[in-house]
Amino acid sequence: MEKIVLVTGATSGFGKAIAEKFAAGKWNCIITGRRADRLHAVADELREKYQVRVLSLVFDVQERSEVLQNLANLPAEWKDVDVLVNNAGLALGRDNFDEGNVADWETMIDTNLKGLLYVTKAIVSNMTARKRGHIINMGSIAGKEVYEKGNVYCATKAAVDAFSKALRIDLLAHNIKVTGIHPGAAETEFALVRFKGDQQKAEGTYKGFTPLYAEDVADIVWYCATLPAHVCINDLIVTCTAQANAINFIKEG
Ligand code: NDP
Ligand code: 8X3
Repeated sequence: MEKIVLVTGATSGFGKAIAEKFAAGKWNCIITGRRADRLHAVADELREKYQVRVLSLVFDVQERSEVLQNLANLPAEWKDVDVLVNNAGLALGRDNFDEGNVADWETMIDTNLKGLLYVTKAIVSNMTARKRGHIINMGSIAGKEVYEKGNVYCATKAAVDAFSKALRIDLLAHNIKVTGIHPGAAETEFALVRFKGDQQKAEGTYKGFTPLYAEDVADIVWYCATLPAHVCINDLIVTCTAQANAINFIKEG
């Protein structure tokens, strides 16, 4: 039977790698993101390389009306989403709280938490009606432990962690799996976004150690999503071997 995965934030990093992993496994993919050119290029590549169906939907998860417009009434051949990967998210800035930028806080909260809630709400009713489905939320090690100058980003990811646990309880009666995945440092566009295009700072984030790569996280998501129906990974923390927790790294140089 054909399967459908919906991956938010598939224009780069984890989301792009996750979509590719599922497409390689012959799943049809709904992919989302704000950067239309990139999103459509990913869709074309997946169709050509893996001969799967791909629906690319350009919208901002912060905008509730856009989320509803795009996801609440999916075409019949796309509405039975088997796995939702709530991946879209970002950090903005790395400042002490008192020096933080309020607009950045709003963007992180609106994207990482509210956007994830809007997307989940739009998709979950079909899952509850079918009594099947799997929701995989991308948290972070930053949601499990806090670090200096992580304040609001850490808070949004702690909220994702709490929400994932709560959602698992509420969806228990509907036979829906909920998994929280919490990676440590991974080299994607994450740091470039966090440091607002400062290439030097972004590269410095991963200097002196081998970080996780997007493909590592995609492999883990795929593993979680393809376990037998009676098995659910509830919560998973993954770091590179050079990282012990949110703050302790072993670095060269
Ligand atoms: P990237 O910056 O490479 O990818 C982020 C993705 O999120 C992009 O596709 C971006 O698409 C999308 N996105 C961001 N804001 C919005 C929005 N408002 N609406 C729709 N899509 C949005 O970073 P990663 O792949 O690393 O990050 C993916 C997730 O993993 C995030 O939730 C991040 O917090 C989390 N994470 C990252 C870690 C890391 O070290 N890299 C570690 C732990 C967790 P577009 O800009 O086109 O909209
Ligand atoms: C991204 C990982 O450690 O930069 O969530 O917060 S970290």
